[in-house]
Amino acid sequence: YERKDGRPTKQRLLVVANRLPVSAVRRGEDSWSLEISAGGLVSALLGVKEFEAKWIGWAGVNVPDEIGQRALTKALAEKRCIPVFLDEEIVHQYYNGYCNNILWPLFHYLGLPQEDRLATTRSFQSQFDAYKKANQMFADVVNQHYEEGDVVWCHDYHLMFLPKCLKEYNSTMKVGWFLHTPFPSSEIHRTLPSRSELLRSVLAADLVGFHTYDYARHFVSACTRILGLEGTPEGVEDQGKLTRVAAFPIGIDSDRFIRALELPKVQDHIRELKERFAGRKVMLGVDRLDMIKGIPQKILAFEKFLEENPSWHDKVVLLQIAVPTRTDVPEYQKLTSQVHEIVGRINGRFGTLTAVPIHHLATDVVTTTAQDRSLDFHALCALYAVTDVALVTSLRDGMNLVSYEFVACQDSKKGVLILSEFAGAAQSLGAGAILVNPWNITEVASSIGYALNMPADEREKRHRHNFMHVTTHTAQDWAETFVSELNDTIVEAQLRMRQ
Ligand code: ADQ
Repeated sequence: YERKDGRPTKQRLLVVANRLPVSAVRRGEDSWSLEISAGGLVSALLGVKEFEAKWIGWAGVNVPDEIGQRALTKALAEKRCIPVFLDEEIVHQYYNGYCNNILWPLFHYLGLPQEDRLATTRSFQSQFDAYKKANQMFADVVNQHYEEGDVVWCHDYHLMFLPKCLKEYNSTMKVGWFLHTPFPSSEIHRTLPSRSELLRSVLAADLVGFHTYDYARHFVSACTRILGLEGTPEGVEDQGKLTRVAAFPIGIDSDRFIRALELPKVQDHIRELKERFAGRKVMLGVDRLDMIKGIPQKILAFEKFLEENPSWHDKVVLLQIAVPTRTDVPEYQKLTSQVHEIVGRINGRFGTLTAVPIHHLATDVVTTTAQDRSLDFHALCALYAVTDVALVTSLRDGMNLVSYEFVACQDSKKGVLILSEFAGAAQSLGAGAILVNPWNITEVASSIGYALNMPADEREKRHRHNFMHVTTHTAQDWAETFVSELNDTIVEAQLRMRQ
C-alpha cells in the first residue's frame, strides 16, 4: 500500500462497531473528557498493530448541539475515533429495542419477546425501522471517511444492515462483517420477522465471519432454507456472486497478561489475595451481569457442591465479579436481585462469623479510567493468577474471552477451567477444560469437586494444552487473518469476474 506521496504505509482499517472504545463525559459546553472502556472487542483489537486502524461508532452519549458535537469529534480524533451521533429516540428504538431486546436474546437462544417483553414486539416494525435508520447513519459516516484501498470491518449484530448500505454507496468498497455472538440454528433465526432482509444485507459483504464453524454453518443454512440460496464450502452464492463465509475464532493479547504478572504491583496484589484467602481454594467467575452468562445457575451449582461436601465448607471461596450492564432494563434488574438473593441465602446458610463462601462483587474491576486503568487491569490479572478453579458457565456465549484470560495468567499455578459447552471457547479449550452443561446443576457441582481434587499431573497436562492454544491464537492473529482473507477474497472475486 502506498500513500499519495509514494511512501509505503500500513493499510487503513476502518473498524465500525456500535460503541467506540471510549466513554465520553461532558465537562463544559465545548470540553469533553474521554476514558477508554473495556469489553470483548476492545480487548481483542488492543493487540493489533499491523494496520492503521480507525474506529467509527457511537460514543454512548446524546449530544444534541453542534458545539458539543464539534468539540467531541475533535477530542475523539486524538484517539483515532470518529463519532456517529445518534439521538435519544433512535438509541431507544435501535439499541435498547431492536439490538438488545430482540437480536441479543434471539441469537443466544432465549427466543423472541414473550409475556413482559411482549409489549415491545408490537413496536417491532418501528424498532426495525430505527435499526435500519441507525445503520444508514453509520454508513454515511463511513462513506465520508472512506479512501480507496481502505478495508471496512463491520462488527456485530448491531450492524447487520450496514454491509448493504455501504455497497449501495460504493460497490467496490472492501467490506467484511464479523459476528461476536453465536449465530443460532436456522430454526431459531426463521422466527425473526425481518429474517430475510437481515440475511440479504449481511450477504452484501465480501467476507462474513463467525467465531466457530458451527455458527458459520447455521448462517449458511439460514440462507439456504430461508432465502433459497446455494450454500457452497466457500460460502453462499447468489446469481453468480459469492459471499465468503468462514470461522475466525477470536483470541486475546496473551502477552499483555503474561507480562503484567511480572510487575511488582501485580505481585503485591497476588500476595495480598493469597494472605486473605490462606487455607482456602479460590474459585473465580468474571462476567457481565447478563442472562446469557448463567450466573444464577453457577451459584446454585456451587451451593449444591457445598451441600454435598461439608468437608469443603470453610476450605473454598467463590469470588464472583459481575459488572452490571443495561441497568435500565427490567429483566436485568430482575437478574441482579435474583443473584443478590441467592448469594445472600447461601452465605447465610454456609457462612461463619469469620468467613463467607461467596464474595459477589457487583463491580467493574477493569474500570479503564485514565488514572487507575492499569491498577484495575492489574487487579484482574492478580485475581486470575491466584485462582484454583475458574467457572465459566455461560448458557450461550459467542466465544468468552474470560476463559482465555484466565488460562494466560495460570502458567505457574496451573488451575482448572470449568467451561460451558455452549461457549464458543469450548471448541478451542475443550481438551484442557472440564466441559459442562450449565443447565445441569448436578453435573456442574460434581465438576467443581473433580476440579478441586484434581491431581497436579492432570492439571499440568490440561493447562499445557490450553496455554499453548491461548498464546498461539491471539487477537492480533485473529484480526490479521480476517483482514488478509478479506483482501484475498476480493482479489479472487476479481479474477473470477475476468474469467
Ligand atoms: P462479552 O459478552 O463482553 O463479549 P467476554 O468475551 O467474556 O464477554 O469479554 C469480556 C471482556 O470484558 C473480557 O476482556 C473481560 O476481562 C472483561 N470483563 C468481563 N467482566 C468483567 C468485570 N466484571 N470487570 C472487568 N472486566 C470484565 C462479547 C461476546 C463474547 C465474545 C466477545 C469477543 O458476548 O462471546 O467472546 O464479545 O468477541
